[in-house]
Amino acid sequence: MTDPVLIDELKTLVEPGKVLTDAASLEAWGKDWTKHFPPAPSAIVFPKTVDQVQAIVRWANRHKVALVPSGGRTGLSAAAVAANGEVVVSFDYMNRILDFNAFDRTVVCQPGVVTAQLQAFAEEQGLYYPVDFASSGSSQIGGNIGTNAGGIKVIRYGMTRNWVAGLKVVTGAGELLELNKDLIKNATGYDLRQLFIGAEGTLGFVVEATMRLDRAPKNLTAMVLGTPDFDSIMPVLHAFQGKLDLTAFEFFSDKGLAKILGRGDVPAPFATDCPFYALLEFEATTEDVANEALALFEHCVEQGWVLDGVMSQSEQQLRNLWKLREYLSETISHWTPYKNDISVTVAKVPAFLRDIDAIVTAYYPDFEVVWYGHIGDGNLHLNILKPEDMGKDEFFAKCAVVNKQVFETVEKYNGSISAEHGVGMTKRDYLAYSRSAAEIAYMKAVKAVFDPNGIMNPGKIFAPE
Ligand code: S2G
Ligand code: ZN
Repeated sequence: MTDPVLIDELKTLVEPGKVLTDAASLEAWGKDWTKHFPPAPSAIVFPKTVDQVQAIVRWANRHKVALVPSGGRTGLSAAAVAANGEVVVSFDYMNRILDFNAFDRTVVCQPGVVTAQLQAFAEEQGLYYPVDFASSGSSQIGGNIGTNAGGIKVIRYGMTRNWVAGLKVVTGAGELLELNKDLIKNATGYDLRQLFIGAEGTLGFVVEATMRLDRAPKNLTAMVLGTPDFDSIMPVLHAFQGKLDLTAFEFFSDKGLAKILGRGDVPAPFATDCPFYALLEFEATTEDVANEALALFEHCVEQGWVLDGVMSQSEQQLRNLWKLREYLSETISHWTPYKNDISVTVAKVPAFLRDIDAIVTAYYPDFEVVWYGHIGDGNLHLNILKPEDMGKDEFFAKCAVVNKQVFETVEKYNGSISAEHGVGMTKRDYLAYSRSAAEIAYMKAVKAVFDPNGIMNPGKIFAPE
C-alpha cells in the first residue's frame, strides 16, 4: 500500500476532499464489472483539470506509485481493477462537453463524459454518435477510448477508433501531448493518437478527446429472425448484406432469449421457438427498402434458413426488439458468467463456433452456455453460467481449464482472444494466442517509451515478469 505521507502529498495536488481512502470508496472505485480480482487500491484521486492530472503523474513518477485509470467502471477484462495497492485516478469530475463544431461535426469531451451523454448531445445537434453497447449509460468516453470499445453498430460504423478526431493525453512520463489536432488529413509521421486508443491506460491518460459525429440515421428498422441452426445465420447475413446497408447484425441463442423472457418485462418476438435468433437493423429510408427487407425475409424462409420473423413497425417495437439483445449482458450477470469475447473473420464464424461449442459441450455437459454477439463483424460472446450451487472460485477454476482449448482454436482460426473487451488482467496470460512474441516485444518497447517508470496501469495487457 502507498505510504500515508505520500497520500497526504497527493491531497495537495487536487481540490480538498478529492482524495478518498475510506473502505467503501476503495471498494467502489477500485474495480470494474469483473469479479476475478478483489479491489485493493491505496486511494482514489479525482482530478478536475489537466494540470492536476499532470501533477499526479509527476508525483507518481517521483515516488514510483502505480496509477490505475478509472472511468465508468464497466470494463470486462479487469483493466480498471486496482488489486495491488495502486492509486486509482477517477475522471468522474472531468465530465464536461467543452466544445462543439457544427462544420467539423466534432465534440470536444473531457474523459469522464458518459457515452450516453455524448449520444444525447449529438442528437440535440441533429447528429449521431454511432458507437453503442449495453453499458453506454454508465461507461465514459475516456474508458471507451482506452478499450477501443465496439458494440452493436460496428458492422456499419466501426470501433471507437474510427470516431476519435484528436486526443490530448498525459503520458506516463507526465508530458501533455496534443495528438492529430482533430485533422481529417494529417500525413506527418506516426499517428500516435492510434497508440493510445486501445492501450487500456498503460501508456498515459486521455485528458481530452475530440469525437466525430455522423449524420442521424433515418427510420431505423429492426428484424428478428428465428433460424433452425447456427449455420443458417450466415447465409441470412449474406443475403441481407447483399441488398441492404445494415447498421447492425447480431445473434443470440434460445438460452439467451429464455433468460430475457424470464425477466417478464420484454415481449417475445414471435410464437415460434427457434434454436438461434438474428437481429438485424437498417434504415428504411423508403417504402421500397422496407419491401426489399420483407422480400429477403420471404427468400430466407423459402431457403429454410429462417423459421419465423418480425419487423419493427414503430419506435417502441424497435426498442423492444433491441431489448432482446441489449439486456443479455446485464440479465445473465446474475449467474456470474465466465465470459469469452472472441472474434474471427466473418467467413470463418460457422466452423469456428462449431469447434468452440463442441469443446465447451464436451467439457461442461452440465453447465448452461449462452451464445450471443455481433456476428456481422465476427465477434462472439461465449458465456458459461455458474450453477447456483457451485462456488465462484471453483466455477472459474473449472472454466479456466477449457481456456487452453478455446484459445488454441482461436489461434487455429487466426482470431482474437479479445474482440472488444480488452486484455486487462483476465486475458493477459493468453495474449500469445493472438499476438506473436515479436509483436509483444515491440508493444512492451512502446510502453517503455511512454511510461519509463512503469507506473501506468502495470500488470494490464502484459503479465508481470
Ligand atoms: C455485449 C457486453 C458485455 C458482455 O452485450 O455485446 O459486449 O459480454 C457485450 O456481456
Ligand atoms: Zn459485445
